[in-house]
Amino acid sequence: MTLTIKQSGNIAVVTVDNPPVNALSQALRQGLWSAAETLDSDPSVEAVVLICAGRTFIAGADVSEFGRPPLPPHLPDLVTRIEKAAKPWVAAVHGSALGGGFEVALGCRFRVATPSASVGLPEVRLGIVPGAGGTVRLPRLAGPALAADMITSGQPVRAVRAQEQGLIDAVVEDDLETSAIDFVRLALDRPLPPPLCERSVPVVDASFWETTAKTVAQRAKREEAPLRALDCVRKASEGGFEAAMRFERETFLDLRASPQAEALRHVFFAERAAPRPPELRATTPRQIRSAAVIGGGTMGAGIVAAFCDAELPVTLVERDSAALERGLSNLRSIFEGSVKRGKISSDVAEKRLSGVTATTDYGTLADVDLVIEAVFEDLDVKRDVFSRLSAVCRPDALLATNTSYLDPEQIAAGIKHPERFLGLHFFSPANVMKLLEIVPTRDTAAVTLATGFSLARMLNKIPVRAGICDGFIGNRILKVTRAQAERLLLSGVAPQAVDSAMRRFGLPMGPFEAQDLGGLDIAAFQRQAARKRGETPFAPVAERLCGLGRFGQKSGGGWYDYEKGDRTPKPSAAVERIIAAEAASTPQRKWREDEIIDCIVLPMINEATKILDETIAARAEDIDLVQIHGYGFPRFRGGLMHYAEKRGIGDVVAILEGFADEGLVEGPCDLLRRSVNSGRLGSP
Ligand code: 3H9
Repeated sequence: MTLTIKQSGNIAVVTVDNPPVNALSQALRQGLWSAAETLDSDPSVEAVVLICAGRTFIAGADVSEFGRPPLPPHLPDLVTRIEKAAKPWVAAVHGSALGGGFEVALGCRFRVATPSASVGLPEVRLGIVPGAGGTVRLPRLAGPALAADMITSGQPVRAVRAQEQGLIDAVVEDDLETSAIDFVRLALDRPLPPPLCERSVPVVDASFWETTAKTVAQRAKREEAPLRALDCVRKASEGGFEAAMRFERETFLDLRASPQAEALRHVFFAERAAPRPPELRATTPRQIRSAAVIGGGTMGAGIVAAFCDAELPVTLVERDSAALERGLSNLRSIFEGSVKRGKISSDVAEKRLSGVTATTDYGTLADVDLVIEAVFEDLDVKRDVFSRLSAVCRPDALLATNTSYLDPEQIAAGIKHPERFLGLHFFSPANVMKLLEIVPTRDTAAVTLATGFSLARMLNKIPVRAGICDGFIGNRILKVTRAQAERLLLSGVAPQAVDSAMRRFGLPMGPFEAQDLGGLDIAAFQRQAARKRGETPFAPVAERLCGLGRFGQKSGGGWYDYEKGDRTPKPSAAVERIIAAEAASTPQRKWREDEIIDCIVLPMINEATKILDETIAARAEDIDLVQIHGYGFPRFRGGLMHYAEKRGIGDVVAILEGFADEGLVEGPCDLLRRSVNSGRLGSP
């Protein structure tokens, strides 16, 4: 960390350089404190510009210090020190002023920013509330409604909008440092505005807080921090500055030590580590400037849309003009959906669509950097695609399959230059879901793999390396989830009881509701393929439902009944009869909700541990990311493996053994048993 002070006439410029993101480590806090002391006592200085080197302004408190006791100077004291400095400070923001970084900027008398900068208080995403006066000063600057919205959602605001909302004083196009100096020189000619600690908050009536609390609770699901943040904003709006500061600090310290904050920090660091696995750090990826997707079905069109969103030129290839028209229509529906949901304007949608080339001619792919195959899940069909691709593409063009359960090595057999082949497993809808499983074959070169990871970053995805097995990481665990859900049905639990238990655990929907939404036919097709391989998949009730054409919402019924035009699941008498018939020889028992959850989640942990043991996943954190970003596992639980460790591996093993004695689950695997003493599945 370096902190330099230089002078431009009567203005001092304090430059912070604490890579990678200028986080407020103890050393930086100390440095800023000393700078405030020095500059206060320097009569030649009339104002101070605070600016940062590198990619961003201060991106927040140093999250890696959160597990340790806080050391002085504490951030709230530092912000107050800057606010009370004898000379006005101006924050010159580029990149992001987030969390403690924005709080420091709020302690400054003025804020100027580049057009691409953003400001925000994302602390709730880490399970905490802002802890250095953010909940107290922001309502004084922006009013309680905007402050409540920003703080409870954690969403940053871009500079131009932030200026309109009064969060920053000026957006500057020219050199930031010079512009900030010019800005503050002019400001010195006028009476200074009072610091935020001396301002009051516009009064809102009680009904605002009640309505907002309902909205926040709904959005937060079971996360604690957003509602506690709202309490802080209310306290800041209704009480005095000092009392609100004390309330915020107590809430911050309380939440910082909470299991949810620990879990969310774990996810924060896992997500940041994911794009740069240690084994690939020395490998330079290839540049991807153009891509093609073969197949315009739901998945293929979604992948094309993901490229459009990343503003990468992409070609959609289909086998004939009718299929191409269907693919383009799928693509148009995706963008229409984004416009309808207010995600993008229709102009942006048009612009993104215009970046797509549509063709039936493989010859046009001679110069693309990457081709992703997303055709029907049939080995012969896929192999035919790759033999055509390997004939026309450059020898260094990356070739990828999006298969979800075929063996990529069999798909790649016989292609030219197999070192440039890999699996890129997207999740549906591919333009929305963050997870990308990256599956190398034994021939995949390191540079190909590294390019897969860098592509994920370009597409704003979370990449996880997966080894080859049936279902890779995610779908292999999903198979266990579904089988366990059916076992519960046979032992006396209704589908709606399973779904509601899993929702209460924190999943967005239960396993049966999810199957009805996605369609039961895909899994049926996979079971058929598994049987051909000599396996005996367990899905007795699902098989019977498929036999009756009950494929889920799209066919008017699946695990539940649906009325026309209504997606609300209704318990189905037909399904109850099938379950009763299938359960005839299974012992029935009474189930508590926590047992229902355990009977699904603990076998998932067991399977995930086998996946780790077989090195299908390289790290426990990778499995956490797969679960969170591909399957809706609650983020506040830190993912499946983090949950297992916090729950206690001994506890997991003992409960699994109990269920195994009843014939409800497989017994705990070796690695799980071996991990009881250390209590750890992840890296120490
Ligand atoms: C807070 O401020 C609490 C206060 O209210 C109260 C305190 C009393 N700390 O994301 P990237 C590391 S809570 C430590 O890939 P980008 C990250 O791990 C905080 N480390 O970069 C990675 O390390 P490595 C509120 C951090 O350019 C490297 O920086 N603030 C922190 O794609 C690069 O990260 C936030 O929540 C941190 N705060 O995106 C902001 N932040 O290279 C969190 C990052 O070893 N940060 N690292 O793998 C971000 O959103 C993004 O990092 C940012 C840059 C947008 C800034």
